[in-house]
Amino acid sequence: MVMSRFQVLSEGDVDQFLTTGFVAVRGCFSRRAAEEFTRPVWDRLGYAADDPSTWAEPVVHLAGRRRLDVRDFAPKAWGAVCDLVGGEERISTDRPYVWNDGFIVNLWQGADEPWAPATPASPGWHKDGDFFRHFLDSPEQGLLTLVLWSDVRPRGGATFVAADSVGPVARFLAAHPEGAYPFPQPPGVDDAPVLSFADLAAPCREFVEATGEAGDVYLLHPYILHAKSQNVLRLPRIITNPPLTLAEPMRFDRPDPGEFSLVERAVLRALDRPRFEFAPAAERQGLVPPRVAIQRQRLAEEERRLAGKAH
Ligand SMILES: O=C(O)CCC(=O)C(=O)O
Ligand SMILES: [Fe+2]
Repeated sequence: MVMSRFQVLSEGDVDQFLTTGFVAVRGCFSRRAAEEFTRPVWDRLGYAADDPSTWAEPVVHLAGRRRLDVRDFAPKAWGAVCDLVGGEERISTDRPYVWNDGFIVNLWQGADEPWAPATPASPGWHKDGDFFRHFLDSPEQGLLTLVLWSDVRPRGGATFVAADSVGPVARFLAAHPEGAYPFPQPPGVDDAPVLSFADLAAPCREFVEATGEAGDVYLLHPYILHAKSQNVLRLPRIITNPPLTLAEPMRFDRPDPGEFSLVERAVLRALDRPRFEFAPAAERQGLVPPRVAIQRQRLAEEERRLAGKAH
């Protein structure tokens, strides 16, 4: 019998990740642990959990304050993450993979409109990583994680996932060694393209709602296009989307093909190549996304509110 190279993922999970770009790892932590970690959320929002009339904004992205060590808190998720990126040693030690309470709370996004299933024209498709210039091998967003801190029901604000989006994104980035920006830059900065998520989503046909129970974790290929969805149920949906930083850029030309991570294999599969030599044709570049200023302001407001409550 061949020993599996993987700690947590089954052969079926591996196939699913290579074909659809994601895998759901169920039951990574208890409902009780989820409740404990999310308990401060209502005070942080300044809303009453039992009074929807106080829920002023449909969706809120809270800043991260408390951190969790994933290996201790959710060992199964940690093992699956290591399986996907090719081992713990491929994860950055400067920027370790941690989870925090930067909750994305979807309370009633689009609830006044009838439910619309995902299509290529749905609003908000994007690839995560608004803080760097994107290359095929970018280490800054090595994996996309969706941690479900509440139950997430169909039509209840689940993240939409374009399960066939690794292909178009891989082909675009392979054709653009100069990289691409995740949002428009001031004129004259550079002539590198801006990622057009609408164009990248246009050929996609396979859409999934990332539903599940508190304690489930979706691990997605970093190229996967995804979007917020409507929460027509108006049941609070709480997730986080921690990034994972790789220790080194991905490699698609490893001398030993057994050394390719599953994330790298998914890219090669999308490019229909057994190996691929890639070198960025411009410097890697960090960017300050517009959301940072918004989140700083929100954190200051939240601190004022929590300080007021303590008196
Ligand atoms: O809220 C969601 O379902 C998705 C959020 C998301 O993708 C993001 O903030 O990058
Ligand atoms: Fe995202």
